[in-house]
Amino acid sequence: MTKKVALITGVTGQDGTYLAELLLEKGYIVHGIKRRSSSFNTQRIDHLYQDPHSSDPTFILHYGDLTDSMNITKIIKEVMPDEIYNLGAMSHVKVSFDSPEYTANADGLGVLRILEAVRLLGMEKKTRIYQASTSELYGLVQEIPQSETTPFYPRSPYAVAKLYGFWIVKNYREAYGMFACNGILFNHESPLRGETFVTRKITRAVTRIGMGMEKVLHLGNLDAKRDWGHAKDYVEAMWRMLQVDTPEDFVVATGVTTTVRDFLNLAFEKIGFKLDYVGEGVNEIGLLSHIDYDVAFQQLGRTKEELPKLGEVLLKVDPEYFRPTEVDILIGKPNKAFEKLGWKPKYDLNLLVEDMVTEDLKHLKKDICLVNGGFEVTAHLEY
Ligand code: NDP
Ligand code: GDR
Repeated sequence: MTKKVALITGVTGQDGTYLAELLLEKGYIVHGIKRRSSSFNTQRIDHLYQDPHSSDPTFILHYGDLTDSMNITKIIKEVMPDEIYNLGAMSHVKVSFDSPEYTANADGLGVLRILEAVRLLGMEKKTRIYQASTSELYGLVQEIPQSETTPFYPRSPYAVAKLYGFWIVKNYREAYGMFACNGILFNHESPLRGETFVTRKITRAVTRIGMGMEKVLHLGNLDAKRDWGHAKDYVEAMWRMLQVDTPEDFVVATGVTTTVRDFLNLAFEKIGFKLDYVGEGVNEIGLLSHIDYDVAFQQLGRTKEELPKLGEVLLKVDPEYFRPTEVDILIGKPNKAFEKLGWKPKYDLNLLVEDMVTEDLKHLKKDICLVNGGFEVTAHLEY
């Protein structure tokens, strides 16, 4: 039987990595688009690397960029994919306020470039397309929980660009009968999450504070609520969306929402720490109020004397991390995905946080070995 061929844009990112793993496991030939960078940017997928000189490689990388139509068209023509997963994007909401035009180009027009390439190459009956749409489309709250029928009200250049991507997918589906669909995915995290998103920033900081390598974590809006799932579960939903008979748009979420503050509390709990919060707004601080020394020793291998002292300030609010317009609450209603895709998440928030803290502790212990061996390790906490 001939193997299915998939093309993943954004293969070097969090979701691209998990999706490539999943498709390779399923027997696909996987092509990925990576951007040219002055230094290596393939750390997440290095374990999947195959020598391009070997016979019949099943994982193949191409240089490319969603802002370059000729490049995108050329790759699609070469690869002739059965499935395209468009995961490439400038994906940081706060950064999109700094680079709005670039974001519109990559995240909005980039989607059009893929659809047009498939259409102009006459592949609209062969190639199925998944578009990485987002719960950020809901923005300013119109309805809770948010489903496929909830009106959109984007609140950032990122979300506005993704809104274009959403509608152009729907339009090409209706206009040309293409198999193209939007996964409206709510926040999903993992040990591979980029270090500047709040969950990973928290799990890295908590483990570093626990190990005595950092003193204070600075965060922005602690009251924002997000519906956090695990990326491993969510890439399975992406794949399922392209296996059904009819292309449709789906919400993918857990249906549970949590504040940034509670995510932080859960992460500290994993190393035995508890915080008390005093003050309000930008003056709010988090004080270390309790330590379960058994848990702390088990997780960190540090004794009471080596740990931070009760009453120390471990969290401060920095308005630098506030957004000009914030999305206050996201909570998804994934019933359609449950029913039509047979999809269900395996991870809840507790398992997600546990996975992230455990993996960050592993990285950190490796760094500590290097430091103890006389090597310098530079790992910034805040960018
Ligand atoms: P990441 O930021 O981890 O990965 C983004 C990927 O896109 C990286 O491979 C990046 O390359 C690549 N990329 C960035 N700009 C371009 C460009 N101009 N041309 C080609 N590739 C580019 O994101 P995630 O894996 O978390 O998310 C995947 C997709 O899903 C994104 O589109 C995101 O907007 C969307 N999404 C994510 C959600 C989440 O919670 N994670 C929720 C909903 C939607 P490089 O490694 O070189 O930077
Ligand atoms: P988000 O994720 O904007 O939801 O976009 P992020 O983790 O950046 O922010 C979540 C919430 O946490 C608040 N916050 C902070 N955020 C960051 N990054 N850094 C901080 O220090 C901080 N302090 C508080 C934010 O204000 C926000 O309310 C992610 C991305 O993956 C998008 O690509 C995707 O589309 C959406 O999720 C769904």
